[in-house]
Amino acid sequence: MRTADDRRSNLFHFVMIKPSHYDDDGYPIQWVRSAIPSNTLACLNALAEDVRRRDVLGSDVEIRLHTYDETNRRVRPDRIIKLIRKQGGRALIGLVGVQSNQFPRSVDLARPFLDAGLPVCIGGFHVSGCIAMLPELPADIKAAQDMGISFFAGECEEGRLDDVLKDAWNGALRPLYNYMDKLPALTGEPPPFLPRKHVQRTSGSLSSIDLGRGCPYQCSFCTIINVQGRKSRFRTPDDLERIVRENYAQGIKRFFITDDNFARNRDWEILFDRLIHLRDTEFPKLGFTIQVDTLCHKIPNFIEKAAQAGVRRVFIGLENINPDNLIAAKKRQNKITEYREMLQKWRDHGAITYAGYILGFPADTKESIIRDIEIIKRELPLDILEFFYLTPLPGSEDHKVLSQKGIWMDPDMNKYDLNHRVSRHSKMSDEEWEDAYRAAWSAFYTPDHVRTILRRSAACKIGRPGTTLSTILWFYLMILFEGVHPLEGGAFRLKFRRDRRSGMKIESPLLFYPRYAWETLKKVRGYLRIYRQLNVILKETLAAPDRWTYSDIAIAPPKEDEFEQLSLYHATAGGEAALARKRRDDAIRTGHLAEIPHASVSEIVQPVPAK
Ligand code: B12
Ligand code: SF4
Repeated sequence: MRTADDRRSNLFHFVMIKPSHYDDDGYPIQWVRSAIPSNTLACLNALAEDVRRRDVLGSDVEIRLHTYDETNRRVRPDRIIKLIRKQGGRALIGLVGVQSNQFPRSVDLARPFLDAGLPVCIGGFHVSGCIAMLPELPADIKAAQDMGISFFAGECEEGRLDDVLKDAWNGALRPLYNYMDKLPALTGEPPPFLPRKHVQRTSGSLSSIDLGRGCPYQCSFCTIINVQGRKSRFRTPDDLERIVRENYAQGIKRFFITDDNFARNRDWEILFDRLIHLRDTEFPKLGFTIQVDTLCHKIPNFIEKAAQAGVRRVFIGLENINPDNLIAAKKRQNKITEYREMLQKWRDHGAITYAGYILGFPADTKESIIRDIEIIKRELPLDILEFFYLTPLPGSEDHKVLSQKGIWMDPDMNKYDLNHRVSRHSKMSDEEWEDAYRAAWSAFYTPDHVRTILRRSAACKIGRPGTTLSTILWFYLMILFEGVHPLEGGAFRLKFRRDRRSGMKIESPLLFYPRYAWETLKKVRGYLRIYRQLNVILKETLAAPDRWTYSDIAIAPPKEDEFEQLSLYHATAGGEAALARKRRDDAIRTGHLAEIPHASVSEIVQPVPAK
């Protein structure tokens, strides 16, 4: 018979922590409710559950799993250490899905565990991206390695987590697990899953899943293709059904599908077909958010099936409307001449559209940025526009090129959240670029334009003006009052005095608490002011006598002469060239090449960039 001591010594704790990162004052960005559960944490948790089920450490070893998402709960290393000491056994502290901006926080979190003699392993995009693209490890990773932290690069499906946990159990964790040379298949791997306690700490009945990894394109600012590859790897419809069933059983009906480009998931159709079947037969309330590219509407039936499968929100990598900028970023697949048709089609199918827009491409100036935003407002039926600084993220080609050339990049990884400027622009001064970033948010989210967005939504039979307004509020309030990017936002900001970034002074309680209370009060007042203002606009929109007949350039069906009329195609030199290319392509397709005016011939003979 096993004694209590035997049981204690045969215990293994795998602690998985998804870290946050620091705000400008050095406090971790945390909320009472964060937006959405972490998919990486769900993936790791499911893989670890599978290790436990298979008794990988031996049938007499009990594996205990502990999951923490620091964006919605305070992580107290001292308490975790105490718990492990109390329960006994060995442990591995895993810092999971660590992005570059989260690396400094991860190292701070690792310190007390290392001091207590507990091994720590960091995985995620910072480590994988640096190993994929740089000739040697950067200084921050080397310094962390010197502290005794171990690293995992690559993905840990196909039994790779087994090796890490076995080594940790045997007290022989290696300094680096490098699996970058082989991308695992996802078929049959345990699908991501998190216990309900995590979902309760987020915005509601929403969870996240990845159905595929990899993207065929080559955008120079992208890290994904260099870490997860350019070949589509995907889960099966059976895996998808299992995820839906397991989650539905705990009340989760809506999912964010985290694939960077679901339109390029080779199996999109059979996955949508399974969802359509599940919605028609058992789960009518299923709803999804997906990320796609700007050519998704060209895939026969893609948008139609997406709508039937319950896709209600779509993130689109629009990035820019100036083709010169898109070509500079190797985002050649984005054709501005397709934007209107694509967005109108999503609108006709009841989806709320979000577009990412990058500021700081070579052709940008503050004036051109503001001009382009005004064109978007007038001519593109977009619900949400979110801005990002062009950022050389470790793992991207841009980062590699700047490092090779020794060009300045901010050494503080904490700032690599796309909401801070971390490099220099060739035309704009640092101040101008920062000013342009702030001005872009203010230019898009004016009360007048919010009214226009709501009017467009209210005029559509399957539009959802109320939901559109809540989404607009979420995005704008985060920027206006919280100083964080909406994608890192949440409800009710938490700050803990003692959790300040290492190297920054712990503030006196007499200073910290009154300031925190005052900031919170000011924010609540600001939130209410904007909420009331925009809610009046919503009510007026819904009551407007011309609600159903409202139309404007953005939502009007495409006209024959729109390519001559719209600023989208004429404000930039690149726009004219894109139009000329479109005319040439159309002419070739319809066999009317000879009818193209001579004026455009010089543009036509420009080489068409290869995909
Ligand atoms: C989903 C997602 C989000 C969601 C996160 C919530 C959610 N539901 O998961 C949202 C929209 C909130 C988000 C926000 C941001 N994101 Co994001 N996001 C992603 C995305 C698309 C998928 C993440 C994912 O689930 N991947 C799948 C998992 C399984 O892969 P993984 O994280 O690499 O984990 C595997 C391995 O690394 C390894 N592993 C990981 N940890 C560990 C630990 C141990 C111990 C071991 C053994 C192994 C291991 O095993 C895992 C399984 O194979 C990625 C791109 C991508 N394709 O991954 C970007 C990505 C991670 N995000 C990125 C960025 C920059 C951000 C933001 C800072 C910027 C922004 N404003 O958008 C914010 C930060 C917010 C935050 N607090 O996290 C970058 C990070 C790049 C970098 N070098 O840092 C990425 C790569 C996209 C990009 N633009 O290049 N994001
Ligand atoms: S389309 Fe998106 S995921 Fe694909 S390479 Fe470009 S930025 Fe990366």
